[in-house]
Amino acid sequence: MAALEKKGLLGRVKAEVDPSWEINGVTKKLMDDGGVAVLFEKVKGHKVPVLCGLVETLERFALALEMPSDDRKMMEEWLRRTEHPIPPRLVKTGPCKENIMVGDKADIDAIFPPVLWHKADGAPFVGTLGIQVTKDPETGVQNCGLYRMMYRTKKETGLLLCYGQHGEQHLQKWARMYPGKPMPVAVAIGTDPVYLIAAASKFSHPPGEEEYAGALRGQPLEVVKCETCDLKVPASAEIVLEGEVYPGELEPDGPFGEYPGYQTGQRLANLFHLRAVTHRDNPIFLGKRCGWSPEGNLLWGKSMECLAYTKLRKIPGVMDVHLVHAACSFKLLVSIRKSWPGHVNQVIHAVWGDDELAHLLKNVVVVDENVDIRNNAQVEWAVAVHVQPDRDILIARNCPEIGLDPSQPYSKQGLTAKWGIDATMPVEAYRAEGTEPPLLCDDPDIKAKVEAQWQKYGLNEKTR
Ligand SMILES: Cc1cc2nc3c(=O)[nH]c(=O)nc-3n(C[C@H](O)[C@H](O)[C@H](O)COP(=O)(O)O)c2cc1C
Ligand SMILES: [Mn+2]
Repeated sequence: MAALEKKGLLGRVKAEVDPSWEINGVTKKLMDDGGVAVLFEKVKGHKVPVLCGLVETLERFALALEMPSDDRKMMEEWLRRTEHPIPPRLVKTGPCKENIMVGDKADIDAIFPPVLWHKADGAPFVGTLGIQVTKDPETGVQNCGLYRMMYRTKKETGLLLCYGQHGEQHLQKWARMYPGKPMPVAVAIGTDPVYLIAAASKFSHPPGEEEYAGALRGQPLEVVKCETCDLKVPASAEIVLEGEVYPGELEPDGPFGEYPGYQTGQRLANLFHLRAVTHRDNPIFLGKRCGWSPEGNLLWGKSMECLAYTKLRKIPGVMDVHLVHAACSFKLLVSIRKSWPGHVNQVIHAVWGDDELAHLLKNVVVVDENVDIRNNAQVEWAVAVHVQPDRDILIARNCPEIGLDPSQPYSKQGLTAKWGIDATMPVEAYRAEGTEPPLLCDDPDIKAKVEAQWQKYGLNEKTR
């Protein structure tokens, strides 16, 4: 907050706001207009303030990570830092232990102003930016993810673990190893944003997200042990919820306004049973309006982009990868130096077949290396002039998806078709008939010559 404030990127709302609609409205307006992060200091009927929009633009995301906000440079810096995970440091205590309420004393109502993030939500959601910590029952490696939590009672929330997510994989393993027993889950709310970003990110394990958070920050993260289980949470968290989840105990969850921009239907989700709350003195609650926004869901989108790049660049010729965040991360752009027959299809199938990419990424557009995939106009051009739909569009049926794609009716969500477009110049087709593809009429050599003697033309310097 201090870093945001210094740059004029934090607004403070001192007027009292109604959590049933005003936080929704103000944050929607700010997100649509590229506005600031905002602290609601006085929430009606509650003493805990609510912070929103912490890292929801590329600028604020970069600020939190102390990285350049240039999209490609950020990806390179992300990959450089995460190559060297830094283990967390276990400390005895920390600010999150200033108040400890175990058993009967633990009460969600005391720390959560009931914010209805979208008008048609089934209930206020406690967990929109709650970091869920679980432990792999086989390997002992901790995982952190961000899984939504719907308020049910002061002792119970929903917990939506979608297929393929590491928390969900832990619960499946736990059910096999400890039938009938509940699995401990801890939820950290309001931490160094690097921990939030790491939790929302898809990383390969081991190590755990704490190590990657440490790598992104360049120093170890301080963690403390929970009161009721042996999970470790960031010492500086504003609020920590400790609880348990029984495998197979499912209840209807939602509707909730999700990142594709629609209210979801109701679906089954696990239940989180609260066992303890610890928090700072005067804690600040952290949350997020989740529906679609022009800058998309950077929190997990940025890491998916970096992960896709890490994986795809193992295929020779892959030059650049960009995820279109405004397209809800449903669309991945790849530029390649096309080097052999079938190269483009290989890249598209590598995305669809990858364990960590398959559930969250959908469509893929591949262009030649001369196209800047961060320039929408250039991508539009490539698709317009290189594609024969019957030759260049691939469709894969019955692919996995996390169950939030509104292009399928409710009963089919979780399974989706995906398209891939080969928008590279069809060099092979020309060569097959003994010709070469047409030349680009950009004439960069002539443009460079003119630029070198620009003075001669007496035109404004700015028109260069
Ligand atoms: C605001 C927000 C809400 C999310 N909600 C959920 C959710 O309810 N369920 C889910 O499975 N993933 C959700 N995700 C995505 C996961 O957090 C993300 O895929 C992350 O990589 C999961 O951690 P894991 O890779 O360790 O499983 C959400 C992400 C964000 C940024
Ligand atoms: Mn993980």
